[in-house]
Amino acid sequence: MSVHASLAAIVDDAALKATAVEQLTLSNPDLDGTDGYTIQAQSIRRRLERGERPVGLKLGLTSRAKMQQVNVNEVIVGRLTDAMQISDGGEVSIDRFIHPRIEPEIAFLLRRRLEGKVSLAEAAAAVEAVMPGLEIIDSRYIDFKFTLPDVVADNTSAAGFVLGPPSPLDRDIGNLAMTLNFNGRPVQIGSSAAILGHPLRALVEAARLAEMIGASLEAGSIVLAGAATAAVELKAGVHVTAQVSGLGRAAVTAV
Ligand code: OOG
Ligand code: MG
Repeated sequence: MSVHASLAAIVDDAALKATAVEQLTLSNPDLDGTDGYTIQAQSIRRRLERGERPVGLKLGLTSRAKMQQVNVNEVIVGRLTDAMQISDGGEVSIDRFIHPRIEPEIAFLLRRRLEGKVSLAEAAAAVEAVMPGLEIIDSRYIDFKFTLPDVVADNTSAAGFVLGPPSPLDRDIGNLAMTLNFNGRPVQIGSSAAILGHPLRALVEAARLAEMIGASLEAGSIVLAGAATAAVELKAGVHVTAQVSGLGRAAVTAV
């Protein structure tokens, strides 16, 4: 097995067993971001070999609140599979996770392929629908601590996501109020403007990063734009909603 393949096995096993592992960069200090994406691709290949299906991409660290929370200052991209999706209003068992956090997102469903350098207008024209979303992130590293190559290798902490009701992109989504609510009470308040100034910029970034990592964003793909606020620890018994003004809400209950 190559070094990348054996490191991919470490993060993949950690996710499967819901057991935290040491940061890969502790024993492999020379890993860089490119290595991180190679390890990520190989860990996703293991999931696909187990029967999971790719459904899209997620951006990470597209807001200052998120960059500051994890102390990594670069936009990153991860891969989504069908096994990560939780139905809107459904339940999720936190036993699947190590130390889950949840965050409010905006998601896009694409009507056409996006790749490489695209303009904001081209990104907008590729959108079939926009949705309020929730993402559950669960770093596979001890204490949720990592460097850029670590978090990229760990598929940008992707663990689960919920998509709320779809709306056509017939409105400006550049400054929508977003709240994360636990049992009906707001625990984070933000705006879609926090996502790279405008969530459609996340789509432009997704197209660029998809090309960089050799992933494709086909028609029918989902893109999570990245959280607008810091993530909050998720515990059993909490009913969570992400409310996005004008778009409605996505909901999940942790059990
Ligand atoms: C990295 C994933 C970041 C987002 O929306 O910014 C992310 C992490 O915080 O563990 O999903
Ligand atoms: Mg996220």
